Formats: sequence, C-alpha cells, structure tokens
Amino acid sequence: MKIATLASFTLITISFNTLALDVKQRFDHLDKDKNGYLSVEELASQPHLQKHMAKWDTDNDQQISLLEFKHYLTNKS
Ligand SMILES: [Ca+2]
Ligand SMILES: [Ca+2]
Repeated sequence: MKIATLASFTLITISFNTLALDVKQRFDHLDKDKNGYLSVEELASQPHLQKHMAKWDTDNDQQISLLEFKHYLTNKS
C-alpha cells in the first residue's frame, strides 16, 4: 500500500516535470526574438491564445511571459 502510494507520487512528480519542460520548450519555440516574452506577432501560430490574450496577460504588459503561458496551457479548457 505504502509502496503503491510512493509509486503514484513519483509518477505524478515525473509527469509534472515533463509538463514544465514541455511548456518551456514550446515557449522558447514561439519566442522568436528570444526576449523572454511572447508578443502578439509571435502568437500568430496560437490563434486561441492570441484572441484571448487580454485574459492571460495578467500583468497587462501586452506580452505573454513564461508564467502567463504556463497558466494558459494548464488552465485553458
Ligand atoms: Ca519575444
Ligand atoms: Ca504579460
């Protein structure tokens, strides 16, 4: 029982880390000028995020940071 709990916890941790890495890779891929933010132009391949950018741009700097991108990927429905 205890081993099974530990195993599932490890599995969750691994999948969480994989997601975090995946988010960073996707973000870097979209961040063409590598300034650490996604502009409206850089979101051209992400029409859904581009359209709802105001919703995810929580600090209102007109750009999507890695954190905001992560929120988008984990909370979008
Ligand atoms: Ca950029
Ligand atoms: Ca922002």
